[in-house]
Amino acid sequence: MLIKNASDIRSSEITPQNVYLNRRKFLTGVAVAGAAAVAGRGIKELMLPSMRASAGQKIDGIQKSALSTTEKITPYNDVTHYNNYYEFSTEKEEPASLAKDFKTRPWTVKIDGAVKKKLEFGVDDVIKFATPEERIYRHRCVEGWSIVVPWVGYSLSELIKKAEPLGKAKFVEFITKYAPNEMPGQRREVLQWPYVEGLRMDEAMHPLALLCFGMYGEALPNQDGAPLRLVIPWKYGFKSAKAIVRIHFTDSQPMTSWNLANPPAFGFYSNVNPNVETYHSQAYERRLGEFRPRQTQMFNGYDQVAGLYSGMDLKKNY
Ligand SMILES: Nc1nc2c(c(=O)[nH]1)N[C@H]1C(S)=C(S)[C@@H](COP(=O)(O)O)O[C@H]1N2
Ligand SMILES: [Mo]
Repeated sequence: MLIKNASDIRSSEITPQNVYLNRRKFLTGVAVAGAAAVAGRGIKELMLPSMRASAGQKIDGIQKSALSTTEKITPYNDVTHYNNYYEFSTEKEEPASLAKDFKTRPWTVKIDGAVKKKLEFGVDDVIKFATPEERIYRHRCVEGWSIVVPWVGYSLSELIKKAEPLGKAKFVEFITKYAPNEMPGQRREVLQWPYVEGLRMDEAMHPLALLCFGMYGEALPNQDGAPLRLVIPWKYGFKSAKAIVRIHFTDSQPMTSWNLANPPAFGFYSNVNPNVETYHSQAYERRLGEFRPRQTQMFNGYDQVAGLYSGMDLKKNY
């Protein structure tokens, strides 16, 4: 049994998120403005514009979703300071600071390929196409850590329908931002840039597949994929591409950045499967903020997608 020292417990684990966030803003404000300025002033006045942007803008009109889990939500500070985002860094602690000045506006999203209507939208229009929902999903990285996050977005199918995909559209490719001047990780060839991911059409149309632009009631922080990302909760985290700029429909299975980097480790499907070893065992996982490992669940516990794969050998098609 592991017992934490008081000094090991992060403040985010023992403080409600709103209180924690305000205290974080407060502390940053103090550091910048000087403690003497605190007396008699509101916390908001001490915040610089860039801090307000990084804390995320509140999203209005969010509806709760029946697809949410009731499990304990992972602290905001863990979700925003332990990120895989290779465009910025291969070190998980670094995207939080390296992505701070990443420009997420103006931002255009293109939809093309095997569709009746080729479309191009500003991201703020995309965000308004459907009612924003809070979806509390489990999310698991192939490296063995997992999180539970109140994501904000709507089903990807809502956007796909607008383009009216043709019958020959069997797969959909997600192409993300290429901007090596803003994304220092892209100056190194750790992956093929831009980062590309893909789904089969029926996977993309499944109601659980989330087009995501927020979390914890606010706009996505840059390190978590602003302004637009996917969250595919039954698959390993790398299928959930961040910073999407183009959605391209094809008749054949697209190549993906991770598959190109290491085909035996990262298959196209990459459903969470405790019975397949990738580059290490997937039998157990650790939730950020917890110590005891948990047993990994098939489809990350999202059994409602099992029908998409009936007849497929998911040990081969990993
Ligand atoms: N564009 C882009 N998207 C990405 C990645 C990346 O490096 N670049 N990493 C993936 C991986 S490996 C994981 S586990 C998740 C992590 O999402 P999170 O930082 O919000 O937890 O993002 C995925 N999406
Ligand atoms: Mo990952």
